[in-house]
Amino acid sequence: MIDTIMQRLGVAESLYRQGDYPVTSPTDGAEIGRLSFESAEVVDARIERAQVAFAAWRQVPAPRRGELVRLFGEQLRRHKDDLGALVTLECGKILQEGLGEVQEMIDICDLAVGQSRQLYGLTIASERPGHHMRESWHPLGPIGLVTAFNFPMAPWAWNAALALVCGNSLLWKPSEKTPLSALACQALLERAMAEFGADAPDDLSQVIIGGREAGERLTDSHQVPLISATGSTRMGREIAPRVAARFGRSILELGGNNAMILAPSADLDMAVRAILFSAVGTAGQRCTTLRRLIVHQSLRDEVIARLKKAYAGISIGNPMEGNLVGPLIDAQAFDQMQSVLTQARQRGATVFGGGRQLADVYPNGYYVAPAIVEVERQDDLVRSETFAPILYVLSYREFDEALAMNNDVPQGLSSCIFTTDVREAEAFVSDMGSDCGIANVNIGPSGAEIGGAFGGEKETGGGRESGSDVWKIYMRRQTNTVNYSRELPLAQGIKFD
Ligand code: UN1
Repeated sequence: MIDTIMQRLGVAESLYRQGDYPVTSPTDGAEIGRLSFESAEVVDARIERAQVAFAAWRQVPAPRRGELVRLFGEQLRRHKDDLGALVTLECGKILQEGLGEVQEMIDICDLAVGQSRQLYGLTIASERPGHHMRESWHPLGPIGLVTAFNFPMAPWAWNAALALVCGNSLLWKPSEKTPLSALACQALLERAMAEFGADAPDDLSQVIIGGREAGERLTDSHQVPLISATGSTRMGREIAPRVAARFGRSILELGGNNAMILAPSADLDMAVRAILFSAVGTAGQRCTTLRRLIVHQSLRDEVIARLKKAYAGISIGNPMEGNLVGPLIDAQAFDQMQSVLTQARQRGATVFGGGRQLADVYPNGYYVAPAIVEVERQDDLVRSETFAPILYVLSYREFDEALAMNNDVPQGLSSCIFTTDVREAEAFVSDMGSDCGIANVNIGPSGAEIGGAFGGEKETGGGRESGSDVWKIYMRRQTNTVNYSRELPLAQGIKFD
């Protein structure tokens, strides 16, 4: 199946069937590719070539650059089914979500095409006669992209589509666990470039297959002015100081520990559906996954009973076959989840679910029953992100207490409240409310649209990707003062004769 998909997507077998690094599908552990890691020298050479490509691409008018992204979006539309299936095979999320990930890429391409005609600067009133002031936005340089296994395509596309219309070249280091998705996106972008014509320089976009060494080379390069990285907070802690040490720019999209406040006035049917999608969807492996349910004391028993019933009915299995929950990415993720559940039990928590499933059918696939863990308070386990379907349930009495709990974690990505009380809803999204980058009312914390800025505060890293005015980070801001008079007045009225 993988070969048919890759063939249709235009990826030559030589690109993913050679080398000593095996790529396996989390679905059943079967090998789907073999690659070699690139050496530091190869990465350096790629960075050089990305500089050359940048020098040419920045001269192409922005709306024309948008045309390349439009053509790429067309390729994505044409190959949506194959790309969705590839995402599913390589990272194990169910096909519906694989297709959703491809749709996110199509959506960001549409947004970027429009943006290519709207890279607006400002005109500013000068204090001096005969002077014009303005702010212009110029292309930045080669952009380094580091992406994670759980969304092997979309976060690249959020960055790539905007960075391209902004006049930059791309260097993409995908997760070692999902390099085939990257090769497929690259192949489709190359097709779009061929259709676009000679204005698109060679090496406008390159994929770096590698591990830590390759990542460090990219991160440390003075020739890469912006590094956009998605991954764990642990990874961010390593990347951030390295980029800062050379005064580079970074966009960091790191861990989340997303909560839902479930208030007494909430529409419970809606809330239970939202909890289900956001807590067990993608087998709990979204950075926006619902990890903490902060439920009003009066609803606690009813909600837990309804959730247990719903959890018991979830179909867990092959992500290609219409199930709701697929496998975890690998054995390590499974061990991590089990270790956290064991610790929770030792601390007196009540654990429902969480065990391995289908081990007899898939000895090398790590399927689990999503877990519900009832806890009394937010200890260090609850306050850290475990990348697995574990939903902690906490309860509250007063709204302020719930809000404090929502914010009392090191991460600050997403959050939500289910309530029909307009005071609570507005307070939650107010300056005194949720401290997260995303704060929703009556929808879950995951599944954001690309039109908004995506990212979060605190240990989530502070970066923003996708819509709103995020394009500006891929450009350099320049303030221009132009004197069209025959005098030379100084600012602040300084006399210097
Ligand atoms: C991620 O898990 O890294 O909001 C990204 C969401 C998706 C993106 C998740 N649009 O859940």
